[in-house]
Amino acid sequence: MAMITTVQQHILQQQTEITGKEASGTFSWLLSGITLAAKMIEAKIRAAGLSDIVGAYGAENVQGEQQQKLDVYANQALLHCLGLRDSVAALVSEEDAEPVTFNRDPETGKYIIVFDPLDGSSNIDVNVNVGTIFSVLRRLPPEHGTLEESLLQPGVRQVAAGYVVYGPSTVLVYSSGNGVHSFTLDSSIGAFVLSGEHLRMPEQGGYYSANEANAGSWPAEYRAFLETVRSGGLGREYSSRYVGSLVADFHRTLLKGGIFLYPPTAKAPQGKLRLLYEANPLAFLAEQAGGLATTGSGRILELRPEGIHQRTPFCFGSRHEMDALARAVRA
Ligand code: AHM
Ligand code: MG
Repeated sequence: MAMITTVQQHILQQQTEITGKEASGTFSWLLSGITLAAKMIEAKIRAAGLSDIVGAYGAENVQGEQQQKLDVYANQALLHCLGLRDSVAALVSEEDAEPVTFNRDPETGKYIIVFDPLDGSSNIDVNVNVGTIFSVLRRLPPEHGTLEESLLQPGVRQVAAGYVVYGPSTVLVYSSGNGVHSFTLDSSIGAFVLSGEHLRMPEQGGYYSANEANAGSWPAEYRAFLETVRSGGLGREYSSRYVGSLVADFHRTLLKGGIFLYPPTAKAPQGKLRLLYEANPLAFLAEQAGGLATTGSGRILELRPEGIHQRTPFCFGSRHEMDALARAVRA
């Protein structure tokens, strides 16, 4: 019989490898809250065309955007599945203005999970990939800070991060600081099964990815950089790819290399993407896979968050392209 490794087994193995001790199981139990919610979300997405779940919910979320019914479902699934885990002290979601906190003993409730329940929501109605992004932080010991302060730790402090991409197959990618690993949902057994270990982002890729409709209002140095990419200045020809679902654009960049850019625009002068639950987790994965992630000029993981829904310019990709970007933006 072919042996499989599930995501929970893999997490336990990794913990033993890193610490040399048998894992208590707390962390893998915590992450099983995410995989359970992901399976619920994926089941809903698969049925999207059949049921009445597609379309606007009729309410706006904290960012002033129309919430989709699937957004609401995904958020509730994660809040429910994770809220039941004793080790969770607080949950922060893109969909909720305030963090959801649990009155748990700091000894037991030692983790904070930050998530974007359904990223790429403009793509739901048109049957294009969407995703869930998550980041895990450790609560600061009471003598080092309050629970509120624990939410605003820089991305370098993440203990794990990952995403699920709901595409032709459903794939979970995660890192707990020892490389990036991927798991494919085998729906016949209802488990995420190891499909790639220690993924590495190519040193250079063949795609650039940006919403070029915004280029007219980007800072000039980004426009100049894009021109360099397009005219062969990085030493090869590039093709453009932009899904408009961050998770999908990240997943392609992780596997194929290249660069993704979301610079400041006239409409979003601080950038559009969110630091805590979009940029930080993906930056952690990019670095763990040998790539880079910056605001254009500074390392994403070193930013000190000031608010849970803070936005940031966000660029990530292969080293070759990211180094060229850093030179262009500094110039
Ligand atoms: P969302 O959280 O409302 O789905 O917005 C985030 C999405 C990302 O998935 C994607 O990278 C970006 O917004 C696309 O923005 P734009 O439509 O401005 O290109
Ligand atoms: Mg989102």
